[in-house]
Amino acid sequence: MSEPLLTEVRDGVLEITLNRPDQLNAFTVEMHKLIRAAFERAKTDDDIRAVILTGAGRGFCAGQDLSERDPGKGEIVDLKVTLSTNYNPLIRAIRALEKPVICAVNGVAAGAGANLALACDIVLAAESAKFIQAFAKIGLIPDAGGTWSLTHLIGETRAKALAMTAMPLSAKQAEEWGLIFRCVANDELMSEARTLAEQLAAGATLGIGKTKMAIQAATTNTLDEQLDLEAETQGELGRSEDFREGVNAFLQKRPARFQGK
Ligand code: LHQ
Repeated sequence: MSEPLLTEVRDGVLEITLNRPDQLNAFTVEMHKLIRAAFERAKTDDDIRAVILTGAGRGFCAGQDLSERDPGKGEIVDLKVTLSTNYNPLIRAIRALEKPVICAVNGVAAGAGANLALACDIVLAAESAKFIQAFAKIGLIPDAGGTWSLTHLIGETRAKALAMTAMPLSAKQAEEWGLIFRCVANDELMSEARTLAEQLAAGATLGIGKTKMAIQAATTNTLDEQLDLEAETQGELGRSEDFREGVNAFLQKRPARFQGK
């Protein structure tokens, strides 16, 4: 049986591929273990400066593998434990990683699969992809951060309609609503994602990571708190090698060579 999760490092970019194409990459416990380890590696390995998350085959991810959490089997299915042990740590790891995470949504993203994509920093989707808050069809609420991400990204009106109806949202519409960054031609998705990731990985990644943290903090901070955070962070970055290199390169009219330090 092939590995349910593939990883590859190229030019400073860790590419993670969900790899159960016949089940539209629905999540199993095994996949959770592997993806947690991959994000832990992204955190600790200085040579990794950006991450791409995508799926193999025609789907991105159909959420939880429902055959693994089937209440009809007579077992007790404690979804609180499933979320606390698997999904929540994954979403927290992505948000806490001080490196950019690009999601290349290659096909349908349903249930926790959709919300996994929305937890990433820059979401590109193939034009054939769609986002489905499938939870309503099985009597659940959006999880994996979905109630939070949807509300913050597209507002209560659209969040409620998508979540209550489980209607599929096309990649184009998702882009128009600001749910994702860009909808791209199917055959250009991976090249666009890789070009973007390589560009970020070669950039001033210390500052890019801090940018991620500051923008995320803005969701709950007041302007006053945010101004303080900006001053604090900028003070730190002002002492970085990347800042010195960036300014030198500008003044010497040459490309900068950033090290993420
Ligand atoms: C699947 C799945 C799947 C297993 C497709 N599981 N096999 C967290 C905590 C704990 C428990 C509960 O959940 C959660 C979070 C969640 O994610 S809840 C939401 C779970 N996901 C869903 O409800 C989505 C279920 N899937 C679908 O509605 C459809 O498959 C979509 C709309 C995604 C795609 O439809 P189609 O393009 O028509 O493909 P398909 O339905 O024919 O699926 C292809 C194969 O994938 C099929 O297997 P088969 O052997 O018949 O070819 C499906 O059974 C399998 N598959 N999703 N979640």
